[in-house]
Amino acid sequence: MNKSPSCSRSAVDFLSILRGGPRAAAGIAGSKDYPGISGTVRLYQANAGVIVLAQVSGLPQSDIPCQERVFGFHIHEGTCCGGNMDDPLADAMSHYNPNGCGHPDHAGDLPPLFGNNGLALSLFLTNRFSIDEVIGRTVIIHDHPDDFTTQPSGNSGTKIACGVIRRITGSCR
Ligand SMILES: [Cu+2]
Ligand SMILES: [Zn+2]
Repeated sequence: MNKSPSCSRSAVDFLSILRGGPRAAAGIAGSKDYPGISGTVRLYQANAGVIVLAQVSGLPQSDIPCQERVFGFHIHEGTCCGGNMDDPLADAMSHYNPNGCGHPDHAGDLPPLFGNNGLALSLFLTNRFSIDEVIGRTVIIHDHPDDFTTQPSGNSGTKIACGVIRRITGSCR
């Protein structure tokens, strides 16, 4: 059996890690077609894995009942947020997948972001990668939900926002 600390104990540990500040972060900006999107994705190192805190605003909204927006969210292997006319974020390339897995078992597959009148906040734990191995790679938001089935990328549609993960050093965290 694994040692399993009590709920309250592990919750306190995670909060103290958050208070210690992120080890890396990505500033998120929308593509040319989505200039209103901005946000930050922060990465914190815990013993159990990497804690990810994502805060994004300016996401597309829906006025139709029962169609509040859900957005695919991944770490991609590419190292910049450039692209071409067809796909302004093409340079982010595919989902980060160092182990040759299928989707949604890629190391870079993350829980989707839920929009709330254009605002999303998500906090979760993943042990699929270390912070060191994703420094310089890209965080991508898509315009559709991830179906966690379709290969190779969950049919999550157009890449609408991107940020490069940068290390945060010293006392300025
Ligand atoms: Cu993606
Ligand atoms: Zn994937």
